[in-house]
Amino acid sequence: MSIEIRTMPYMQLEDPNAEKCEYKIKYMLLGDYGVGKTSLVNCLLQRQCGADGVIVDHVEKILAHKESGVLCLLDIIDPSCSDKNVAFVHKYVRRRTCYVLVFDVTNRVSFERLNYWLNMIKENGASPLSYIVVVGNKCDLDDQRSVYNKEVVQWTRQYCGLFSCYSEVSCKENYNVNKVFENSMSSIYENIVAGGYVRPYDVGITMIQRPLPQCVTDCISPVKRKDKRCLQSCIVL
Ligand SMILES: Nc1nc2c(ncn2[C@@H]2O[C@H](COP(=O)(O)OP(=O)(O)OP(=O)(O)O)[C@@H](O)[C@H]2O)c(=O)[nH]1
Ligand SMILES: [Mg+2]
Repeated sequence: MSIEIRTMPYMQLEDPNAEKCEYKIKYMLLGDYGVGKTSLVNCLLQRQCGADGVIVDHVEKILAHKESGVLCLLDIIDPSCSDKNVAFVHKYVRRRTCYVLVFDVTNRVSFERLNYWLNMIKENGASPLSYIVVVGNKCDLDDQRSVYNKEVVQWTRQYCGLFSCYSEVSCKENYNVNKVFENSMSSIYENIVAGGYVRPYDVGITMIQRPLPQCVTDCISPVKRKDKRCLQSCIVL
């Protein structure tokens, strides 16, 4: 499996587990104004509200792969998608591992507009290997529903490719929100391990490089220390 090693600040999160993360996986939320993207992030982070007036919020969350316990750092972009911000949103679309396309099950237009968001990511550099999660939010408002599961499943299969799924959530009732991120992160992690990404960095995946233990650095000559392949093999050791 070929994985590019990049040294980058990964300690932005004030969580001791950040040091133990093995991969950084880049997420981006997209969907019409008011469908509940920020609510989804707030629910995941268990915070009351995001920063006021932020056009593009950028947060991190650590999740563990259930079977292996491997920790991954999710780097999540949550843009505000009102019409005046759309031009700005384009800039952030490139090279994300997972796109979460959110609509509101009580707002049919927001579902139909998923075509627009899907085209935006395709035209702005989404890899065919990017994972697409379609999320129908506000399912607590079942009596006001105007979009039904069957058609969303069909749309997802038809337009989002094999590496995609659909989930219905309610941020208000904290229903299914964590699962959206846990399940997608697990699928992505399993794909990394299976060698499904030839160049993971192109899809926004970074293997996190940790400082080598002193005993290892002592054994490596300064010349070899600069050799990334050498560092990688040391990490494996
Ligand atoms: N009933 C109900 N309301 C929700 C739910 N999720 C979000 N809302 C409400 O929907 C409104 C918009 O939510 P936001 O999270 O701000 O929407 P957004 O997608 O981030 O909107 P932009 O940032 O402007 O693009 C808020 O009033 C939320 O309280 C939900 O699951 N159920
Ligand atoms: Mg928002």
